[in-house]
Amino acid sequence: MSEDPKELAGAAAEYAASVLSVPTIDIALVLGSGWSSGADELGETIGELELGDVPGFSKPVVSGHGGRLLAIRTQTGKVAAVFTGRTHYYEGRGTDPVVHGVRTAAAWGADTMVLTNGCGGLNPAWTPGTPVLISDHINLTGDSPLHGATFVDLTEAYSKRLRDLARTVDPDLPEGVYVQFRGPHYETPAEVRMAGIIGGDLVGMSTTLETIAAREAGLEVLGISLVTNAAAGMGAADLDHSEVLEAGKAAGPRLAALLAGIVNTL
Ligand code: 8IG
Repeated sequence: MSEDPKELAGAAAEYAASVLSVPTIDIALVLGSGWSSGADELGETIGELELGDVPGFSKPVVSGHGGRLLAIRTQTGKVAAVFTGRTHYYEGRGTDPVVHGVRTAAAWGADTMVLTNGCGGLNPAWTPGTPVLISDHINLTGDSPLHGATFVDLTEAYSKRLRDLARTVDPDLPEGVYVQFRGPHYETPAEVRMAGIIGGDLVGMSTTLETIAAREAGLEVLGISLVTNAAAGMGAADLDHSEVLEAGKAAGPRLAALLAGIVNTL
């Protein structure tokens, strides 16, 4: 992306606002692995488009298999933008495409960003299908989405207020520290042990760069991980992507109710 990323996000927001006839949004959600049911109960879909048609988002390799952007009016009359799917850092195109959705949401008027993902869990009590609130992160990509000397405070990157609010909807939600590895390979058991020693509870391949960009843009962030598998070496079996899909399917109704409860309490 040669163009200035904030200008490009402005163009993306303008495009989405005009095509969807939704001049401004209140909240944006990114649905990660296992979260495909996440938009089911949010409210009434008032518009929808293919992300590949929006400035700065890439076209899917197989047509019809790209991410979509939904505009939803919630029961309380707020407007939510839902990004189904994300660009990952491991795709190797740098950080700007990874955080373009976050910057677009900010340019479109959002003040709240809900970032979801599927991940591996270190705590054996978190069986596949357990949603976990992200309390903090460790970014092991060695990269940042910020350009130049931009010193963004990350003391409370994941809003305590929003975590408390999520627990009014689903009181059993645990919380943990999310560690982003570059991927796309999963961790070795030794890397998972390291993640635990340095303070991590969850291992994944997304979210931290998006959170940093969201905080730069002044968005309040709620991060929720779906533990889809025991992290390597923590469970009995080898890691298999089909686990991810199964865990998401089984947890679908809980995730849908959770996100709907949250957006309608904001
Ligand atoms: I879903 O165990 C999912 N994504 N890094 N490790 C990492 N990413 C993941 C994992 C995992 N499970």
